[in-house]
Amino acid sequence: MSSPFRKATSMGELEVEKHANYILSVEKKKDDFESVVMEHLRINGAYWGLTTLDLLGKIDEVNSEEVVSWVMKCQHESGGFGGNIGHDPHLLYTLSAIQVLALFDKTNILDIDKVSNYIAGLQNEDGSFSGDMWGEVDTRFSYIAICSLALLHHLNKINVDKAVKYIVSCKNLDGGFGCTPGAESHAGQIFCCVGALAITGSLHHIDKNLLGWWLCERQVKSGGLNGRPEKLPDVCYSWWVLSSLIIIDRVHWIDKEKLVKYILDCQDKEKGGISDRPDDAVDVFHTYFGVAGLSLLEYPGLKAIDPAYALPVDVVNRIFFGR
Ligand code: GRG
Ligand code: ZN
Repeated sequence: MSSPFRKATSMGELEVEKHANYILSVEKKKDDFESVVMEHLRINGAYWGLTTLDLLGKIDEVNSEEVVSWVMKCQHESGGFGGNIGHDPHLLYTLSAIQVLALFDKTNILDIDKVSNYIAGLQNEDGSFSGDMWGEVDTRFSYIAICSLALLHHLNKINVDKAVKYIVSCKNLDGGFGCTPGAESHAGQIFCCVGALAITGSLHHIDKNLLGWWLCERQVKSGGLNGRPEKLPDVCYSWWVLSSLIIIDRVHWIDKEKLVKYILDCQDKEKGGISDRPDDAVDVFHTYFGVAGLSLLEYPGLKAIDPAYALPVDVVNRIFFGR
């Protein structure tokens, strides 16, 4: 690939140490505003923060035993995981729990049948998935179920053909995908549908040129990406859009150098962390998406991330090839 890093010095650099310290400090400050707001989805925040630390080469600074034992305390008797201890189970938190355990090579401590039965039990007759027992249906949950079961080597517990059919029924004339049939294309949903189709070996359902064109049009003048036409750019789309472009092999259709610069411009160069847009307040979510986006762009010194599983490539290789 043509190097987006030719002008690395004029672009400024990724503040690896500061971002790692920022994430470690958020974990310690349990009473501040961000932590209180995030209380109900702490396990999700743990996945964002820990994956970022791993991509930065800093995961060893975390006490893995403490994290793993806390994750296991978030499991509900149904087999699903809640966002925190004692919270109701949901597919989203179940994926985060599996991903965090995968980062520490600890998925073997799970009762895999129990967890995968919980996930499979949320598949509906039309192949779609509900997020939890209350029933909301969304292609996000199709991705989460498929990604989780693949990581547990238990995709056979669901009807994969029907799951794929439902996702394809959410495809729009512009080549993109929405949250339910007929819903507008949005880059976040596109990541979910493209990721799920990639994991199930069903990418032939995608018109790669049409979707690639819609996705690369998300790049705006500043170099950042937006999630839909006429919207503002946001660092998180460096993940949702870029991962989809990589999976369909059209990443060379955007200006990578300008996107790298946009992400680097969103850093808090003093205190660490990355924000959605330059000069906004940083958070763990956008720090993850900035670092993950730079990893997809092969920024020097970062571990590679897998665009479909959203985990470091070495972790995915360990799961599927035992190395
Ligand atoms: C493991 C990476 C990973 C994900 C798990 C939760 C999930 C699966 C996927 C979420 C996909 C999604 C819908 C992302 C979009 C999130 C987002 C920034 C929504 C904002 O939408 P609007 O309309 O913002 O508020 P815009 O940018 O359109 O103005
Ligand atoms: Zn965002």
